[in-house]
Amino acid sequence: MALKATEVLRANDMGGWTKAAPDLYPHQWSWDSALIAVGLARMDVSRAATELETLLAHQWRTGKVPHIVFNEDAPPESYFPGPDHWACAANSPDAPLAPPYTSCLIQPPVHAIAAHRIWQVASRAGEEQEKTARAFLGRVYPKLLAWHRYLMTHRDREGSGLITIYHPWESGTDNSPRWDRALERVEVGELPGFERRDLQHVDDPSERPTDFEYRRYIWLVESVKRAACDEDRVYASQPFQVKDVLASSILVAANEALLEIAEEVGAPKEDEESILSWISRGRAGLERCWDEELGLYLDYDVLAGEPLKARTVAGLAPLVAGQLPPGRLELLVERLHSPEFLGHPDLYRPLPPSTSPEDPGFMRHSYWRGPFWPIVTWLLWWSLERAGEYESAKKLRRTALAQIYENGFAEYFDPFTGEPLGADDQSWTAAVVLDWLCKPKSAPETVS
Ligand code: 9WN
Repeated sequence: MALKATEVLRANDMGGWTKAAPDLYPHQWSWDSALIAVGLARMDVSRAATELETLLAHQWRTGKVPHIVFNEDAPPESYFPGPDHWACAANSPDAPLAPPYTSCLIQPPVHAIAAHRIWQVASRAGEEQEKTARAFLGRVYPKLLAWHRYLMTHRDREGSGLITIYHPWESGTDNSPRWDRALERVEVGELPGFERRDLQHVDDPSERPTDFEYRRYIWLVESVKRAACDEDRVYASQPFQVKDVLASSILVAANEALLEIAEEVGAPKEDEESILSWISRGRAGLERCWDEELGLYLDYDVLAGEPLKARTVAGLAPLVAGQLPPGRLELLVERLHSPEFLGHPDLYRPLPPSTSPEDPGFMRHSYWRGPFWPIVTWLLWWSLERAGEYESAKKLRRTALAQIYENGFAEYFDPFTGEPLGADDQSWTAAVVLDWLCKPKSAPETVS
């Protein structure tokens, strides 16, 4: 299985970066790349470091890490919206020199977590690797700090500790029912005609977002473009502005990773103070998103001024942030195992469905509306380990490996049948498999 995972990553390797999937995603995606680097660290520390550094080379002046860096060699008909559609982003004085072009959106900030994990793997792999990783940490630290500062300022003007996203793509969980109500409120204006390219790469259109959703996605891109990708103008005009609990939870954990990196590279005390304040602000913000009735954390629609009620795996995301209020960890672990998630009687295997089958928005084939995603499981597994919930973590890891062993390195899977869906040979699926197959540092188990 490790050999196959390695083959997938090698086949998608484009030289200093990895495409997210062979056909459907021919470019470099932000959070994919970070998680791919986690897997690559098990093959080659220096290549893992390059993966992240290639992405960070396209960081904007504001500190923003773009959600896509476009592959100049990908045929124009391979992905929409591609580099031409985003070319205007390069006119922004904040954008890096182009080509390659980048999008102007973001994705969840898993990068510092990945950098820290590369460091952990390398520091157990001998002096040479450790040296390589230490130099890498020194180079990426200022970039990661600027990225987190961007998120804590431009994406949290209210000082709430929670990140605002301007597009469902920024959440990484694009068509999740989390966004339904906020998307319904978006009025789509005059749009130039466009042709979706994604549907040609999947077996059935029901695996991808609907046209209703896509028109809104493209309108939201249009609206960022009309604001010239300028932070102040986007903030003043974007019709979709949501505090995202998953991204905000990831940021808390990423800030903890950044703090350790700061110590490792001997960063100034003021940096550490800033990072510590971001961590506590983040945790306080997340607590305000707790919904007693649903027993989950909820995203918040800033424009409508109301929480977005949906039962999705993101409702458990503060597990990723860690250090929950007394009793909450136990409660969330119980919720994870409840019939709304892992304990649902119709599940093929006890793996977290992206949306609870009990939620009215659940659809077993449709992308983030139900299918099981290996990378989300990896994040939960990683968080359970950090929280000392070794038994639950071990079960998740073994079940996910069994699923992928049986059905391949798909992008996502039908939670009721285990059928592979979306792209085949998805890079981050292979990456998390590799990471899982290598004995994790803190876990008391061995790989069988
Ligand atoms: C839009 C690449 C990306 C992932 C996202 C996933 C999907 C893109 C799309 O693919 O999003 O960014 O075209 O659907 O939702 O999480 O990073 O794998």
